[in-house]
Parts: sequence; structure tokens; C-alpha cells
Amino acid sequence: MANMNFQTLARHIIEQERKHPEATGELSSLLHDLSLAAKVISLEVNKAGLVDILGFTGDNNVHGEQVKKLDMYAHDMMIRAMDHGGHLCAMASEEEEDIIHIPPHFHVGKYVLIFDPLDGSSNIDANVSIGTIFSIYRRISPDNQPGTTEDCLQPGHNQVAAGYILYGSSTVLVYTAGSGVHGFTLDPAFGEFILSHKNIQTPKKAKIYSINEGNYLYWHPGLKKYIKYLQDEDKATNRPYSSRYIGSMVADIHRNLLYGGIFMYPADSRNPNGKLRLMYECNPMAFIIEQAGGRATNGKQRMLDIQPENLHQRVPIFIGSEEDVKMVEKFMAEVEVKARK
Ligand code: AHM
Ligand code: MG
Repeated sequence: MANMNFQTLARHIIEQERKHPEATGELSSLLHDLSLAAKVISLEVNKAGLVDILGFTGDNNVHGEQVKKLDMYAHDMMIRAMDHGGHLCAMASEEEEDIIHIPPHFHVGKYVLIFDPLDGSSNIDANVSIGTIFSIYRRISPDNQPGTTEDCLQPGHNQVAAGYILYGSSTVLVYTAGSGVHGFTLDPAFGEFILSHKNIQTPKKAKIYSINEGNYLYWHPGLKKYIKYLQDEDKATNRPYSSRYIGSMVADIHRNLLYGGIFMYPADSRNPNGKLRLMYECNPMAFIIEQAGGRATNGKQRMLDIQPENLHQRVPIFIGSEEDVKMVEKFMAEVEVKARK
């Protein structure tokens, strides 16, 4: 007989909240609204390949509505799902230059939401997994007023919750609110997220590395040495490692979170700050990985301690199993020390 003792995301959130008598339920409500947006985006992502076949291309779909690129669709859907709950005072999206204000006729709340609506969207046409990433902070400006850019520009250690939704072979929502990392799989029949990965802990050391090796020529010499080290044979340290790189951060991080491994998007001589965004991609992932027992840095400094300067700033990232991240930092530091001598 089926095991009916499963836990939905809604129930899980309520149970987590009961552990904190001071909680007002606002964060729970926010997470619930986010899961609704995730379901709607997931539906649309699953239809992506049908757009051409059903003649939806061009400017209008069958309903006479404007056809939007999926990343803009996801951006709009997040805003529409989140702007009227009364819990947010502002939002920021990777798809928009400035902060997004809550319309004046809605109540403003005490949180800010920062999101990348559809990360890896260049992979959509090839049916490669993509994802939505989110991060929640408590406002620092006075209550009952519109949120400010400063509310959004907080270091990652101030996050109260963060998560991602992976649209893959199934849709999975992974989040942390500071007490562990929990994963839920969307049951397409019920339309419910069901707890599938309880209290995820990532291995301290693993044997997977994920990096775009096409940029090898432009890397820091210490990083070049490190990658060669991973490829060398040594049974005692479990080498050579396997290379796994999807080119879709949510999918790459999700795999490494479960199996262990290191994901890197480093600085290089053409892109001195790397590619990925501190606020939309790196901080939420760093919070999740730390909660799962891993490590996330820019190669020198803890990711969550970086003081952001602008909403869209890029930052190098080394994230995953603690010992593996420490090892790449060591390789890069050693080369720098030698260069100074
Ligand atoms: P996007 O925000 O434009 O989608 O770009 C972010 C994506 C990440 O998902 C992924 O890790 C990275 O870009 C891949 O970049 P590259 O193709 O340079 O390896
Ligand atoms: Mg992105």
C-alpha cells in the first residue's frame, strides 16, 4: 500500500515555523507564494518545445497574447506572484536594472526578495535543465515605507532564506531558512511539492569538478595547476576526478550538492570578476551549500561576507565540498606567494 506519510512543502514550512515561537508566519507565507510561482513557471518550461509546433511563435499566442521569451515570462510571473502578498517591500531581478517596487495600492512588508527568474536560459532549446534562484533578506530601512536599494544590497550572511527550483527530469525545489537544506519534488498529478530530500548534507570531499574548461588559457596559473592535479592519478586521494559541467548553474550545483564536488566559475584574464552574479546566483547558492556543510568563496574570501556594491555585480565563485574548495584556494594562494618572492 502507498505510504501516505509524506510531507508537503506547505506542511514542512508550518512545522519548521512551530519550532520558532517568535515567528509571525510571514516568511512561511512568502515561501508558499514562491512555490506557487515555481509551479506556474515549471508548467511553462515543460511546454517550451511545443511553442513552434503549435504555431505560438510570432508575436501572439493562440489566446491573442504576446509570446514572451521564457526568461521574461518567468520574471513577470515571479513579480505577479510575489508583489501583493504584503510581505515584501522590494524585489530585485537579474532581468531588471533597478529594484522593483511594490505597487502603491499593496501593503509593504518587512522582507526583500532577490531572484534570477530563469538561470541558464540559453539552454532551453536543447531541453537542458534550467532553474530559478531566490534569496530573501529582512529589510534594514524603516517599516511601512517603500523598500530601498540598500535593503537589497546586504551581505549574504544576512539572508533569512534562499533556494532554487530546478526544472529537470522532475521539478525540484530546494531551500534553506537557516536550519538545514530541504528538497521537495513536484508531483505533477497532485501539483504539490513533496519532501524528497530531507536535511541534505553534502560530502566533505568528493571526486567531481565542474568548470568551463574552454577558458583554460585565461585562468590563474594556480587554477591551471589545480585542474591538472585533479586529473592526475593517485589512488590515496581518489584521483583522477570526473569532470561534469552542464553549463546551467542550478543543475550543476544540485548534482554536486547531492553527490559532492566542486563547482567553479573563476575570474580569468578576460573577465576579472568571473561571470556569475553575487546577489542573484552566488549568495543564495553559498547559503545553501554552507547549510549543507560545504564551503563557498571567491577564492580568497567567504562569499557570504562580501559587501555588495551594486545589484548586478559579478564575482568569481568556488563552491561545494569543503575540502575540495579549500584545496583550490591553496593552489591559487601558493602561486601568488611564489610570484611575490
Ligand atoms: P545566465 O544568467 O545568463 O543564464 O548565465 C548563467 C549561466 C549559469 O547557469 C552557468 O553556470 C553559466 O552561465 C555558464 O556559463 P558558460 O557558458 O560561460 O560556461
Ligand atoms: Mg543567471
